[in-house]
Amino acid sequence: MKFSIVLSTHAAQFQAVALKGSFEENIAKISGWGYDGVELAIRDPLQIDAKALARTVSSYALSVPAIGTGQAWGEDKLSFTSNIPSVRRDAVERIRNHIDLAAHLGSMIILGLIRGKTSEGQMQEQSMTYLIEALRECTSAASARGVRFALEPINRYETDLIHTVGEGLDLIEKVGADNLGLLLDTFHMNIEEPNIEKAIRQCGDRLFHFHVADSNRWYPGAGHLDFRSIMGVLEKIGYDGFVSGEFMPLPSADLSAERAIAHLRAMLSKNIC
Ligand code: LER
Ligand code: MN
Repeated sequence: MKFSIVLSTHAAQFQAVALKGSFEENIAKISGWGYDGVELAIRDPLQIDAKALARTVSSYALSVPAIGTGQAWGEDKLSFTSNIPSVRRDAVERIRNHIDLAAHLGSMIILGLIRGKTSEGQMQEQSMTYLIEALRECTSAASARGVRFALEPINRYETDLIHTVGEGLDLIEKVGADNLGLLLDTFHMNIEEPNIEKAIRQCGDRLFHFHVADSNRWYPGAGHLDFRSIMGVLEKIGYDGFVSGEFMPLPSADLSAERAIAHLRAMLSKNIC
């Protein structure tokens, strides 16, 4: 199993990004704690020096399994489903701008809150139509570059669109693109899925990426989720992607990052005493 952790390239408001601050210092720490990769939360890829970034991460022997794009919603209010056409266009454009960087780093692109929420006065069906259109545009623009997208089911308190694996898989079928899969997050699954292990099995080979936080969105081991069972299912279905830490920086960013990987490693089947 390969482990990564979310790191923002710039300071951002989203609280469940464990590490913020000086980029290279954080990269050095992540590598030192034994992570295999770093998931980068990037607001605007056009502001990033791709070559310098690739040099930094590879000099610490880290890969970049995925690029998070939620800051486009959190900071810039871009949304695939807005009732304002220019906002929808800018959201798709922002994601299309990630494709070169993702191809350069060998990363997939995460589609989380960039889908937005249904605007007041708009039917949810209309939001879904806009969402399908946006996903078709992004996936077709990226397929020739070999870049994949991971759509994240997110809990009901953050969006009204796509909460569960079942809804995510239905949407993927409607979009009809091979380079679209799901990112499952234990925090959201704990709220929305009747059974986390069954949801992971249901996702099967459409599972492209995996986020971990405990029930309280602290690091794994700080709440009541059964990570031995969750890691066991990932191993059983032959998941060969990354398990990526996305949790609150509590009691501190460094302690949460260190404790997360220690707990997850201890939960692997080969480490059962
Ligand atoms: C992002 O990966 C996520 O899990 C969301 O909760 C963002 O709000
Ligand atoms: Mn997540």
